[in-house]
Amino acid sequence: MRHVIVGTAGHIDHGKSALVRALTGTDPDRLKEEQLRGITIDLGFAHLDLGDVQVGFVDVPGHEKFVKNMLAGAGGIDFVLLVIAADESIMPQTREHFDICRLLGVRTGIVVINKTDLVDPEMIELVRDEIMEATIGSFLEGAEVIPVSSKTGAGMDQLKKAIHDLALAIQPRPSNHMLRLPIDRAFSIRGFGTVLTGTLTSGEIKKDQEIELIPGGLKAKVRGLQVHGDMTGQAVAGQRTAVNLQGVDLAQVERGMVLTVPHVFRSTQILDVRLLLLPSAKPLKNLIKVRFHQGTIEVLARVALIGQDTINPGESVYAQLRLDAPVFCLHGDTFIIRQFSPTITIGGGTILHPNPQKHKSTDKQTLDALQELDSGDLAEKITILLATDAKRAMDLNALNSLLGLPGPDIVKICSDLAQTGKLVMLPAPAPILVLPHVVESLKKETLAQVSDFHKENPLQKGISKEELRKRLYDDLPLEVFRYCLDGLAEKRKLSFLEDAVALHGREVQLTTEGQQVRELIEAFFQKAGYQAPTFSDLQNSIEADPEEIRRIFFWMLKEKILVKLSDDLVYHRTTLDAIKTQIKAKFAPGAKFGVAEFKEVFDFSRKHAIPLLEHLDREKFTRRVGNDRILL
Ligand SMILES: Nc1nc2c(ncn2[C@@H]2O[C@H](COP(=O)(O)OP(=O)(O)OP(=O)(O)O)[C@@H](O)[C@H]2O)c(=O)[nH]1
Ligand SMILES: [Mg+2]
Repeated sequence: MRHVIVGTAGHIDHGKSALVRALTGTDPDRLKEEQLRGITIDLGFAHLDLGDVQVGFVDVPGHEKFVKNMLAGAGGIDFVLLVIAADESIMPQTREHFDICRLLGVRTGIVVINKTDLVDPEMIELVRDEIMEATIGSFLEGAEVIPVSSKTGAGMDQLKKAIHDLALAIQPRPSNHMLRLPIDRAFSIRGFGTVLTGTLTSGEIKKDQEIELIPGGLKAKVRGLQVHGDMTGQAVAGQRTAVNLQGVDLAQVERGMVLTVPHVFRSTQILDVRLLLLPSAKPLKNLIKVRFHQGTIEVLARVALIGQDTINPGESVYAQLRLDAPVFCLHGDTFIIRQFSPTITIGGGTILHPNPQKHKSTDKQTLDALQELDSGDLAEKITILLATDAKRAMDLNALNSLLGLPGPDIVKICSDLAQTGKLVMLPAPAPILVLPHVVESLKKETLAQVSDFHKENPLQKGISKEELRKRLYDDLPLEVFRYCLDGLAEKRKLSFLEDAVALHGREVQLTTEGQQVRELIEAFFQKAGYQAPTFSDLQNSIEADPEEIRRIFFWMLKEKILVKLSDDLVYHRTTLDAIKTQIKAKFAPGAKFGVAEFKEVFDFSRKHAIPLLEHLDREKFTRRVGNDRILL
């Protein structure tokens, strides 16, 4: 079974709604006001069962005031029925709707000459000629042109057959893509709650599944689904779908929101695009306010040009759109822009980057990146999306939140890129993606940073890992930091000394002067032996800059050349070693001795003896049992 969505298009009163009614038996003008005034104001819907093809019709208003509503419908169609009244032929909104379909990338359609009952056959041929001329070079060049009368029913069978054949000829929408349902109507049914309707433009939706509405991020559960008025457990791409949501108020939802899977996508207010200004439009100046239409949403936006200050009619450029309100778009989506006032369609194009950085108007480099996003293959596009990301690394989900590809597809393409060395893919719940040249420059910066640290801090072993991470990797995932560090250690460029990172093979460097002070301090402590001197003793007995003494004293503590047992009890390491040797000489392993005995052996005061014994306990040289020590 094939599902297609067919949209009408054409000038007011040319019989679009009458045609839909003649085809389906359903009057798409459902509003009272529409029936009273005999015009379509908002989108209307109907469906037709053609055996192996189910057609959902989206009927749009032709009135120039309601093009905005037409746009909300045209976004989701598979093909168009361009309806032209035989007695009027091509009129302004025929052209505007046709332009819109072209700009939105509608791929195919059928031209319907309606109201043939009102004219003679020569007139039909004249209209046909005009159509031929108007469609040259467009997606409708060579399309079937079918004369009908919605009033008498003439030509309806031929039209149905053409719709059927075209529906089967077009590429079906892939159903494995991410769910997207741009909302075109929201209403509430007593006892049922809030219902949203729209054309399921991609993916599928199931009863009871969790969904998210963007913008806004509202999450809810699907309580019920209808397709063409029938309850169903599942709807697929290409179906007009009504979704009943649990626990959602009507006030929380509106046309323009997109119903999608939860926790994947984000809204955006800035878009990089390829924009075509219609030949019929006036030149468009940089930063002029326009109306942006995508899916079913309309938002005010400014067009920021890059490297030029005007777009000329008929010109196609890369530009940035800055929106007044958030929208949900993906790479490859098409959009329309309309003049702020009076509201006429002036252009449209394709979204290249749905969440870019802000560009300066002089930033010509951006143009190259946009060119690749426009015409490169998927691998090149992924490279550009990563290269232009502010953080220089993205996880797979973040990347796919710009592309919206089926999960397995994005995993496969990234794995392939990683295998050929075009991408570094680091294992994580959502694998982290970094470009190889980013890794290389991070490694270079890391070495420079560590080397600078050594220069500034010659007495320290190295920079602490956390400090290094903060300096260079603060905005990057931890996995990237680890990967770069491990890579450098493996290549023997860096060493890890406990929590510090040092250049490989580097010893702590002292200046000649520093070295002299160090020797003086060492000699002083060695001479003092068991009688640990205080820090002020040290300062009074060495001739050197007191600040330098301090610095080197603390460095020696850090390097464990000197060992501090309490605030005024510092020993040289060799003194402590000597104490151990002497104890071992005096007592056998497992022997017990008290504080008094210990004092006697070394002629220590209690002030020295207790901290020393505690130190030996900490070193697991002795163990305290009551008031005694056991030699271990
Ligand atoms: N004689 C004749 N009248 C038609 C035919 N199709 C539509 N009409 C009449 O034309 C008028 C407009 O028809 P609609 O179907 O409302 O036109 P529309 O294109 O939907 O108009 P909008 O939605 O407002 O743009 C109505 O009075 C219809 O009865 C036709 O084939 N022959
Ligand atoms: Mg109508």
